[in-house]
Amino acid sequence: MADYETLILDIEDGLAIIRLNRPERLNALSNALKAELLQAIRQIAKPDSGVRALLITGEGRAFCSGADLAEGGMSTDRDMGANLIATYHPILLELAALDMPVISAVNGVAAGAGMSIAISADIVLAARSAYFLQAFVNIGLVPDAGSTFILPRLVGTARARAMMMLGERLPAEKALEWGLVYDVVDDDKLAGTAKALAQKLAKGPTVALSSIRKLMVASHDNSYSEQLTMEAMEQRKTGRTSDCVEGVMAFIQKREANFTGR
Ligand code: LHQ
Repeated sequence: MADYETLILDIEDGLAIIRLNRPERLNALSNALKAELLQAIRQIAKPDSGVRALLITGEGRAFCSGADLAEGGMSTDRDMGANLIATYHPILLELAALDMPVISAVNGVAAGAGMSIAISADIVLAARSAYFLQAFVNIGLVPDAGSTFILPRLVGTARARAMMMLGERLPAEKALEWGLVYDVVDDDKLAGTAKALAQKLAKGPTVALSSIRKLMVASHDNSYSEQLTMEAMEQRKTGRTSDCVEGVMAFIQKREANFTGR
């Protein structure tokens, strides 16, 4: 298994846990962390990795404070668009393409691109003391790393625009009220709750879970009839899995299903 310096990757019983690990910088996305995050996602994505769910969280008091602002200076001739395309987009696109559910456990602040990563997960759990911050405008930038795509779809355009333009903290409880997160739990319960949820998903019918991911993304842009067709196509696939046979058998035999991910 690869050695990482800026994150911790644990793989156990089909569950991969990535802990962003630059706590002294609130897990800011340095070039090294971005490179390792991509490497970890690629390791997890390998068909022989055995991974069936991914949980992402942060070490220390933050989830992730976004781009590392201390690295490489901030001169005006820097092409931040090129930086996004070269280093952020592969992470976001390969994360989105994973054939497994992704959960984020937001243990503290999720700011800038860190918020983008947090809310790109299928299920977002937040600690009660955590908060979300569209920090970009505070440093004269536009939201990036997918924030302008994901945020309005989760909370609606009125709230998304205000968050993006005001650059104010959104506390976890309010994020829950707005539909940005699935649930908020006490700080000392976050790690355990998120792991239990992720373990449940890692033992789930992986093909169906992966199809749910694809269907949910596609529903943003598809027409109703296109979406119905896509549901039928994905159902053709899931209907042929052994997990579907097992699920139905388990129901009939009144026992727990033992899904294998195939
Ligand atoms: C940090 C950071 C950080 C470095 C805290 N970098 N050190 C992509 C591509 C290309 C270009 C640009 O944009 C992007 C996407 C983006 O993500 S842009 C948005 C970048 N992020 C931000 O603007 C957030 C900056 N951070 C903050 O506003 C605050 O630190 C927050 C609100 C996150 C937390 O505040 P506090 O709890 O008061 O902590 P702090 O500010 O004291 O931070 C603790 C330390 O971490 C501190 O270092 P120090 O040596 O003083 O202890 C900070 O300098 C460092 N740190 N965020 N992003």
